[in-house]
Amino acid sequence: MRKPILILGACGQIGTELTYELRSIFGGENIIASDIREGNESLMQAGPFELLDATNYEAIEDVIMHYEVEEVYLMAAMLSATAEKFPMRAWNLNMNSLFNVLNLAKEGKIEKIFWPSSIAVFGPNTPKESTPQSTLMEPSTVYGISKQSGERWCEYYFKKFGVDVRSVRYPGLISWKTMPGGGTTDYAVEIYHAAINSGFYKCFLKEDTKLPMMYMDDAVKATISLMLSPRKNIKTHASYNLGSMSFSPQEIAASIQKHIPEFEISYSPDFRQQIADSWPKSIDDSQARQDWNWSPEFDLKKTTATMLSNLRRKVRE
Ligand code: AKB
Repeated sequence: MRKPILILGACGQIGTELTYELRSIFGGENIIASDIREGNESLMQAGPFELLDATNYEAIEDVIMHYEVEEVYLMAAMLSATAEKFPMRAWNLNMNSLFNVLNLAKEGKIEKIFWPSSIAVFGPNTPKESTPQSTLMEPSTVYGISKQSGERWCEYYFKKFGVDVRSVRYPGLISWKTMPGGGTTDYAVEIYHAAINSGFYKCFLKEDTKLPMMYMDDAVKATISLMLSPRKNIKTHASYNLGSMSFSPQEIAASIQKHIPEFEISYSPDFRQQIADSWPKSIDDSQARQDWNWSPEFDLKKTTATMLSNLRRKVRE
């Protein structure tokens, strides 16, 4: 029988969908969802749920011992836009939660960790197109600095203590089930809701700001397949580049207009423009494709069709 998995930050954008998918694969009772706040009812009722602060080592240790947890997915984090407003809070949450799980693994209390990194590890001096796995990074945001430091610590714990920690650099994630919170790529979810609800969207990025993006099903598939890959296949325990599609606000608007011709967009860039300008436009993910057969299924056309049909159905319900 498989030992339980603990998800820290299970009520967030990725955590929610990851919890649903892991429960459908391994059974509800084997997936312990946890978060600092309560989530939606279906998530809290379909399996064990614990109120848990990811920065509290003892509280996490208690849950791990109680359920005999073997793997932890650490999804709690403060994202790029919010982190610029609360730098110290972001650093404390993003780093202390990571040290907690790395140290629990070092002490032999858990066997495997998933920790998400981000395209935010790259900075203004990084090559923008087809950004390689290993390249000049120099992140210029609070969030990016915490993610790059986290990557270095993951590799250190793997090399020094043999900790099996695995990671991907998520691009902007798009989903109709959950809303993102506090990121720079959030516009790519908000725009679909606006298209359905009001037919108009005021975008906080400039029209030609191209960024790497991914539909949530692909992100969840990547995460689980990385975790299920044999350890010998994992060539980096820092973090894998993960690519799928890249587009700008005007391109996503055009793809929405194919379904809703009267949809309108205007542009009013704010402080998030500078963050977006420091990130890559597209990602070279050949190492992930080679090491654990990564391959995305959703392009912009399929994402738009899926988002609009599901959001329309949700409005009707
Ligand atoms: C953000 O915009 O901060 C995140 C990310 C790219 O990691 N979605």
